[in-house]
Amino acid sequence: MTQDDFRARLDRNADATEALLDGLLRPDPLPGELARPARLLEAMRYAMLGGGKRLRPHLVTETARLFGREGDGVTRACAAIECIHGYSLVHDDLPAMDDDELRRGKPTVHRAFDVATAILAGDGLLTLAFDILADDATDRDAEIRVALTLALARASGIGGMVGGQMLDLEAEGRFTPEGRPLANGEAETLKLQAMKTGALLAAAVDMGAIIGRAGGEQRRALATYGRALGQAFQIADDLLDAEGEAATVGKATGKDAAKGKSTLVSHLGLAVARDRLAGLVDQAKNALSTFGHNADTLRKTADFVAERRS
Ligand code: GRG
Repeated sequence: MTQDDFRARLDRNADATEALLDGLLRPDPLPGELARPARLLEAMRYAMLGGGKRLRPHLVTETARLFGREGDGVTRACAAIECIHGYSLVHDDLPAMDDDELRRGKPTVHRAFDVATAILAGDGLLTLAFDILADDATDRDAEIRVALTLALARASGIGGMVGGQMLDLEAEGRFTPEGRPLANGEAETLKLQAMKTGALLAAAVDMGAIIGRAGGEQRRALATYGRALGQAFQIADDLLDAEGEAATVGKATGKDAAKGKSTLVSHLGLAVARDRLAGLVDQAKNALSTFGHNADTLRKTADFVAERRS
């Protein structure tokens, strides 16, 4: 698979998710809804449309494709996980969290609207994710819908992304009287990162495996891929924060060092962190051996994650 083929696949998957989200975020209320307040809908659309790499949808799609599954049901699962991702970014940018002005190269939701609307937009997206999965348009088999819901909930909640965010705030020293950052060791840093960002990326792969009705061995192989990819993503993110230019990355950089935060770059140094990243990419690719060339897009995705500049 050439680099152009890969980019075309990434773009096509992103476009499919964008179109589906656009259709889901319309003013007409669904059965059971009373009305959709215009300002809230506008903020949710602002958060979700016209930006982002759509990496998690791409992972769902390409994993499901390994098993010959594609179409609207798969794209709905993509939209669901992207709603969780989008909500996490909106809430992460809030003044009480990271207090960021810029996301995906444009003003953050609370800057473009206001803090209360941004909180509600995040809440609306979180809820919408599970609305999408519960609908039988996602999969006619209720057992598959329940499995998707559980995988996404476990990755997003207290034992996953939200829990990881809490550990992150604690690591910044937010809740100690002196406000000094915790000197987290490497294992603690890895756990925090696995929860905060790794879990959702791994869930994207797992959701594709669930849709594909993957067998035990295949699901375990994909879980190994998802975990390695999640770690690689985070090291790449740490490297971008340490070395990237805000204008390219689309958000402020240099924030980890400014906060005295423990990252894999602060533990290992730049050169070793880069080696670790290369090792994780290999590990992710090797986990896919059972799928042969069918998994070439997922292999290229591991390279993409490591090489990304934004
Ligand atoms: C506030 C509930 C809550 C959770 C926040 C995921 C997260 C937890 C915060 C995001 C902050 C952040 C910048 C984390 C680093 C990794 C990350 C998720 C980067 C953004 O993901 P990309 O690169 O973004 O996939 P795009 O814009 O391409 O969608």
